[in-house]
Amino acid sequence: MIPILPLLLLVATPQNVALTENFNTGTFPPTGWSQQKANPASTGWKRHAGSLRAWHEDEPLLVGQCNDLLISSSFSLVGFAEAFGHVDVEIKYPEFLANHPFSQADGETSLLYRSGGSGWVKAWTECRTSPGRSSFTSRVPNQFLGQASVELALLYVGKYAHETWIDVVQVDDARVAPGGGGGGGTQWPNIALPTTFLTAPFTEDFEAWAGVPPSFMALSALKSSSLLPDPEAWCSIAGGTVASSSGVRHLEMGLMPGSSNYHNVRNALVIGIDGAASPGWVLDFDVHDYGEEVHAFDGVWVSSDGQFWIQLLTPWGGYPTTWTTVSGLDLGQAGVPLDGNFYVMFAQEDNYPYANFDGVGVDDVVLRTAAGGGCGLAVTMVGTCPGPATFEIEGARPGSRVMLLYGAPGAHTWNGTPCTGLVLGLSGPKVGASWDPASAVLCLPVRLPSSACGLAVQAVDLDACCAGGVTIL
Ligand SMILES: [Ca+2]
Ligand SMILES: [Ca+2]
Ligand SMILES: [Ca+2]
Ligand SMILES: [Ca+2]
Repeated sequence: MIPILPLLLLVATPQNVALTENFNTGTFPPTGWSQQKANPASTGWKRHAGSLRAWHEDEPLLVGQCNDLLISSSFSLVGFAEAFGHVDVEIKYPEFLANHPFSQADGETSLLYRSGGSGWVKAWTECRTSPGRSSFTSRVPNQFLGQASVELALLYVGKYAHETWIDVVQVDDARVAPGGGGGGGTQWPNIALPTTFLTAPFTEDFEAWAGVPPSFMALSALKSSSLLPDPEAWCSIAGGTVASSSGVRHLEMGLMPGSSNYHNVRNALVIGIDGAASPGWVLDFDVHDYGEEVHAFDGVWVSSDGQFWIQLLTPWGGYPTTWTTVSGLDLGQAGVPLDGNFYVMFAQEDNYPYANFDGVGVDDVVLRTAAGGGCGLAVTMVGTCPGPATFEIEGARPGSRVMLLYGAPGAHTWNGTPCTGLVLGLSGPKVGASWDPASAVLCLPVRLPSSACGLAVQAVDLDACCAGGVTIL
């Protein structure tokens, strides 16, 4: 029997709401809210009568430059260990956003926070390149946690630019938006969780267990179409199929060796980790990719609760078909607290047998302390390679210098100033861009040539000398 019921019960976690607004009734801006317009000719934010949302039009060219803040009532984040802002956003004419790869104007829609009436910090920016409506969840920057007088603002910038509609603005401690949407993590059903937590730091070479996972590990081997256990899914730490990176055993994930019943299977190893010894952790491991195709489930994921998973390493297809070391994957970029119990998942999905045109091997997993407590920098590519795309870089500390590097997947030790000794998750690093961010999120439009596909990108904080996670193009 599959333990679905206990999983469902776990989802009903208590939720503390600091602010919520749906713009349905009463005055506009709502009571306690205000509007700040740089240009008095701008109509600014108003209620869209047809859909009961906040709305900013693409105002006529004659109006000139708009720079309009819709500012919330003050709310308290005292007692919040984590907080998330959820906003339902619709965008029209995204090609008029300044960060669009083929931008025709200077438009921007962003979500900002401030405390005590000064110093706006950007936490989310509209990066979409096609029109649409969805709910976005972004983390409230840590400096606002515990503050009694916080405000958020929706910023519209543009001169005859895009149109934006906003609804259901909520700040709470839940990772998913009201109604279920949101980018605060992905739920993967029926993934087994370990029952204990291994104290970090640790090294795991899979040799000691004779193929039987210890209580801090859990293996899942599922049929992708049903998400039920599949005897032909192969998720094993017993060894003996092909050579390991060390010793005779490693984590093997694929279809069962020898099977010709080709169908997609979903395999996972979840390790329970007790990270109390440090606020930040970095993961190294050896990986052998046998020819994987890209699946959304593929990669390395982190979760604080075993329900909502944050992806740190994207699909396996970019890796060489030999044992390769992935070094310096900063778990801090997941944005979840790491100084307690949490989970790391190695996940694989594909349709051919392990070590036969598909499959992923993992060996020599090392969890070590992150210098400076982890970087928290994450790079997400929106779009495809080759082609126009946008890099979303999240988790930058306002005021710090950030550099975006690219190179072949691998490892490199920084050997000059200012970050001598910093281990990067790519080799032969080249500088793609650098800037002094005024906000925690950046959108960087890029045109990716086919020669860039398969390369790794990584953001580095030059003041903290720490690196974020590696993203494969
Ligand atoms: Ca509404
Ligand atoms: Ca081994
Ligand atoms: Ca795959
Ligand atoms: Ca395949």
